[in-house]
Amino acid sequence: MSITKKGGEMKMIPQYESLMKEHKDFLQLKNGPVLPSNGIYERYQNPVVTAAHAPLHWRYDFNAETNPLGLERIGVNATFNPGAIKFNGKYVLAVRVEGNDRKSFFAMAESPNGIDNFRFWDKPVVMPQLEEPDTNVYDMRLTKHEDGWIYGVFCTERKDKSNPDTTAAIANAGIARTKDLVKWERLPDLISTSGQQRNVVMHPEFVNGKYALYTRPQDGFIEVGKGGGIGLGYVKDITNPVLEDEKIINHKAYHTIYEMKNGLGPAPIKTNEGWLHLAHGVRNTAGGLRYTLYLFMTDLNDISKVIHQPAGYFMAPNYKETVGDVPNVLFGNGWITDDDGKVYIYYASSDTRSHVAVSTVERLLDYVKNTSEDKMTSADSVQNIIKLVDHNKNLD
Ligand code: M1P
Repeated sequence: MSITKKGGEMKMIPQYESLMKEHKDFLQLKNGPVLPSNGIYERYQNPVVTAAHAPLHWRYDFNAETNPLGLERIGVNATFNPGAIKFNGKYVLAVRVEGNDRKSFFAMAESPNGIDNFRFWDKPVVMPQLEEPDTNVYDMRLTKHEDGWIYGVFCTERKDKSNPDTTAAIANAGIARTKDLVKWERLPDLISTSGQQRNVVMHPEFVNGKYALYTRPQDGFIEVGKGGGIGLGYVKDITNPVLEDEKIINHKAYHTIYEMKNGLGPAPIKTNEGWLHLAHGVRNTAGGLRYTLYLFMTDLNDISKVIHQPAGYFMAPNYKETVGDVPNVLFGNGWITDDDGKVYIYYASSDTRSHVAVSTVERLLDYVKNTSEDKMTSADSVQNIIKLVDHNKNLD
């Protein structure tokens, strides 16, 4: 097959037509809920974005002259930890795409309904670089701020030059803003007193005229050390983002799902009763770290005050989700609320692929308010069940 390009006729690689057809069919696959659900949310049968969703023109040189054997030239390894936003009526994910070279970058994928038919935009995001380039970028949180900008706050990772160990790295929060999700203005990285920062998220409203940022101070690249949980701090001028008054608002705790570390997911959802937060909690096991998702709620007028926090996890990896590049991980840094109260929770499994679960603000509020808090002992957990059994008996 040949097609006419600007410079004349171009002979396509022999596989071109079958590759294009298979990819088109794959992208059009319908998705359906997994039923019955627990009533709190519905998972969906298929992941919404996988490495196979990456456009073929990112991966193949279609020109038979320069690629006579039709080999894939650039491999995509994984598509995970997406930020999310409703934009021009479409459900748009800022996907962390990781190449076979282990470098990740952001690329926007959009769907008309939020549950299937996700397609990447023509090209990945070109993120402007600072004086010291990012070695790797990942896990963008998108916040539509009341100042009129859409902010993308993400992790920027660079080599720790003070440490000769080849694995020694420093993580910090990169900050960029946009109006169209295509052209990004890069601002300086977050300036904080912590050696490392990850999981930094911008709050959508000003607080006393300042930008509010949720943080996760940590001592090492993997270990949070004395960094005790999810923090909150304030920035006067986002073009000179010096973090002030950073305090931990959601602590890690012994014998919980966030015993080892935790981190905020997306920007919180504002409800009449408080701010709903999605976060991940990490505990260590003989099989390695286990990441699950949990919810909590903060006071509408004092965003540093946690007013509800159900015990345990909201979502944990199911059997299929436990498998991937980094097993036993659920990570969620994007959700979209529709005007009718539907909430699309985007999460990734095992650092490999992205999924959706669907709930409503009403169901999430019921869950955070009416699920028992962690009383920290087995005996208390038993009492919770006894109470429910007795309550149900009284109905007879
Ligand atoms: O591999 C699991 C996750 O590990 C990190 O998250 P955290 O800083 O909370 O431990 C991040 O690298 C994240 O991207 C990854 O999914």
